[in-house]
Amino acid sequence: MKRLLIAMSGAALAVAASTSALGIVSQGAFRMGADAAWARGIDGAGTRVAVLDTGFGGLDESIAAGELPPRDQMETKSFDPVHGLEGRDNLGAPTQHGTRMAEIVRDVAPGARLVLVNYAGIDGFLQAADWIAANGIPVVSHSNSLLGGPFDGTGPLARAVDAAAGRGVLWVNSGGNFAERHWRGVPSPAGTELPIAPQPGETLSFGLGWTDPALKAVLSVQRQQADGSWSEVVVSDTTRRTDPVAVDGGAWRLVVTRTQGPDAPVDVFSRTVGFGSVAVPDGSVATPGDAAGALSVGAVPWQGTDPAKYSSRGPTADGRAKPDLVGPTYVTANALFPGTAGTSAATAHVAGIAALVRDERVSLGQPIDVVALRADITGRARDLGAPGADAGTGAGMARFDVVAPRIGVTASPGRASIVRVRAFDDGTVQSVSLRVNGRAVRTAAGPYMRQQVGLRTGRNRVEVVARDLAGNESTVARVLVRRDAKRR
Ligand SMILES: [Ca+2]
Ligand SMILES: [Ca+2]
Repeated sequence: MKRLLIAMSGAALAVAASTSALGIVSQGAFRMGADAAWARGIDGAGTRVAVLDTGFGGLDESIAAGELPPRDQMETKSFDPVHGLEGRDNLGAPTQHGTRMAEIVRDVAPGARLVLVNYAGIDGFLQAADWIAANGIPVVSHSNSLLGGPFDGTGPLARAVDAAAGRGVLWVNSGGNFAERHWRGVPSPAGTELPIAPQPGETLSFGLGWTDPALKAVLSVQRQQADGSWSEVVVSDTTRRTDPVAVDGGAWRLVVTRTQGPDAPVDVFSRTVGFGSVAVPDGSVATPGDAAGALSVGAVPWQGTDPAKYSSRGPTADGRAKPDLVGPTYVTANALFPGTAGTSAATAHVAGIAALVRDERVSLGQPIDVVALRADITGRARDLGAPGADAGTGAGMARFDVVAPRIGVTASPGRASIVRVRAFDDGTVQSVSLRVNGRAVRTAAGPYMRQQVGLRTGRNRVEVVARDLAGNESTVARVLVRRDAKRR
């Protein structure tokens, strides 16, 4: 059994090394069966995909490395009047996040036309969402969350996403990486303390939200003084967020206080430090991943089927299931930046799949409105089983390929028969398995197997199972008859 597992992980690792004229290609593309689209000439050509982010640092280096097309083959638009397209991250630091996301979209849908759009702040986001819809861009990949609630789909960002969806935009949004950095509870009027243990050099940034309109609450970031007392360093503002605070050591805590209204729950999110044992994974989808109009995405490390521990999950504050899908993460789409992680990477993969599905629907003459596109994408998702404490989301994994491998089997006659198996697939065959008379004989990585098997006199049942990386599986059975040689 151990050998079997090693063989199967070997199959997966073979994908990791895949490169092409387009540079290194994310393992997630193969995990979702994007290669089954490419094999049929479907690459997203004819579809514009907006990669919406706070910043696109490192763009020229990525283009020079062949990981993104030349600038004249992309479009750009900035809603950051201070830093332009380079932008800054949520904490004000230079960032290459948007560039990494664009590389992933291109790996999955190399024919799609990339539109790189960045923004700063809530106003910048609202302008960008309106610009994308006004320009008729059909797919958006947005891998960011803001931490000022509410998180029930009614906040300003969620409403902007819903408006864009209403104008024909398939808005793919990260659910967030907050499962271990979220708290939901009823705060005390005297203040409820949430323990945090930031390291020197970390930056603290928090947000909160609630749904009950009668409620009001504030967050206070506090530092312990030499005499043991606590002093407030920053308090949440009218956007229900705290300004970033740099930590240079010492003991810190977060206090959430209800200042008005009934005993009703609030959601508290942390951008950086976790809440440890008081973290509440349920309800940790931030905004605008909470929008009904968003196709919200959780993260599954690409080799497996279990969501990452950090991957935000629903329900939303108003009780809706989110995320809508999960995508592969912890991938390498640019050899210089191994291990791009989080629901960010998962989201960019799903946006790439959206471009492929749209391309295919165009070629088949099928409707490509946002409702039809969304239904097609979610309908293809790989079932990851029922939601549970660990599996979390219950949402399926996005994929293009829904066709199981075809299997060819030949067997030589005689007591020691040579069985040859070959599986065919437009995507990538992960493994072929052989059973004889109900007994497992072998699982081989990849599409081929040549195996000698002992047959008993009379009828023998040979079964072959082939699996592709997108999770499709097929089985064929053959009956081999061995005649007793002594009777001749
Ligand atoms: Ca690449
Ligand atoms: Ca397949």
